[in-house]
Amino acid sequence: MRCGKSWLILACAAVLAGCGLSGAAHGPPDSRAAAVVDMGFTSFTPATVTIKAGQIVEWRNTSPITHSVSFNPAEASKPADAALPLGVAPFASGDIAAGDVFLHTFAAPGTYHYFCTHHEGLGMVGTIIVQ
Ligand SMILES: [Cu+2]
Repeated sequence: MRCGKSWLILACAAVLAGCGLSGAAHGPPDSRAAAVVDMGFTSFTPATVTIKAGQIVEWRNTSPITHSVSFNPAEASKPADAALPLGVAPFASGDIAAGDVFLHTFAAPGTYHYFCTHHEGLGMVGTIIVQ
């Protein structure tokens, strides 16, 4: 009976790891990050973050599905979902697998709107305000 339970616990742990509940996103945030944004099923939390120029934002995919962070208007279905301060070149994370993180340094002040390329249609959008 005891053996059976141990096996069950190990199996559960393996399933959780397989679902992406392990990885950098589930550890402590990067010490360089001034702000942390969690990626849930179809949302960025908090949706709006305010930092100072030169600071780093860390996105953490704590969900079991793939997300992305795109500040590239060319990838957006709705142009308003991606917006950059004048003179800032578009950028994007590419796919962020479950459990992975993405860090970006914001050098230029202004308001940045971004979205997830996989879930833009579900309203997975966010804003970074750089002072
Ligand atoms: Cu997404």
